[in-house]
Amino acid sequence: MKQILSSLKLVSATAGLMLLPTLASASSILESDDFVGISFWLISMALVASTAFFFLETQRVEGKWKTSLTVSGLVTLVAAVHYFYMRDVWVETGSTPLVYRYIDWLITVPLLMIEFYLILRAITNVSGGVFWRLMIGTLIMLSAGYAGEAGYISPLIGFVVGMAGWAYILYEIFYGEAGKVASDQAPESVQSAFSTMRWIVTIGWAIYPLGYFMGYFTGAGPEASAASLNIIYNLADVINKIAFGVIIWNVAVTESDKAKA
Ligand SMILES: *C/C=C(C)/C=C/C=C(C)/C=C/C1=C(C)CCCC1(C)C
Repeated sequence: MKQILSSLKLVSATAGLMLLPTLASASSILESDDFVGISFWLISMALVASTAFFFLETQRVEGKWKTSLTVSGLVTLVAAVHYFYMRDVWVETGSTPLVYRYIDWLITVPLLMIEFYLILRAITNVSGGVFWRLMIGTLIMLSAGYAGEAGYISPLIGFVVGMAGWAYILYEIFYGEAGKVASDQAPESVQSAFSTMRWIVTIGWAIYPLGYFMGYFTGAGPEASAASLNIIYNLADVINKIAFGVIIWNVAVTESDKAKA
């Protein structure tokens, strides 16, 4: 009797263990009508491919452009890994992976800001102050936004302070030292890249505070607008991370070929 009981226990424990992963993976399989989940998958893969591309292309450009391309690859690499996690959170729970987004932003946004500094550095002398001002604006913008969303401060205060940080960044790249160096000293290809990057930071980035605003101040609540918000954020990241990198790749290749000719 004792033996039968213990072997029964063993059988059920084994069956349970075998069932566990089946259950877990059953719930995490992407449904064919989960378009938000599908967008998470598409962007993850696009980010992986872009990373490979940017890293490989560093071999093709002149030395002084290599760092810019490496940083573009780091942005898409860090984002790709976060997208894997965000995708799983979404597919398993249908909820917004807020904390992963902010960790991703905390690493990728400063790297994107460094790109402004790097492409100016590649063509002329530019002070370290540009770098620090862009960094400070970024940190203010993101920490205020996170504190507001996570409930450490009121969402309104988080929003207002976050907007001030973003305004500071925009001021620097349009009218500050960075903007002046670009318009006074940069060759044409760099000027046009700089100007497109600037518009990405203005228009492309506006999507994130807009999402914050819709989530907190229109009465819809962050959960109600979760699906549309995630699709919008995902598409925004294609422009703000991949297209941004491609612009830098383009100017690096153009300037390198010019130097070779
Ligand atoms: C690749 C990810 C990027 C470029 C993320 C950018 C995020 C922002 C520009 C966020 C901005 C915010 C404000 C301007 C105010 C409200 C809070 C934020 C953090 C959503």
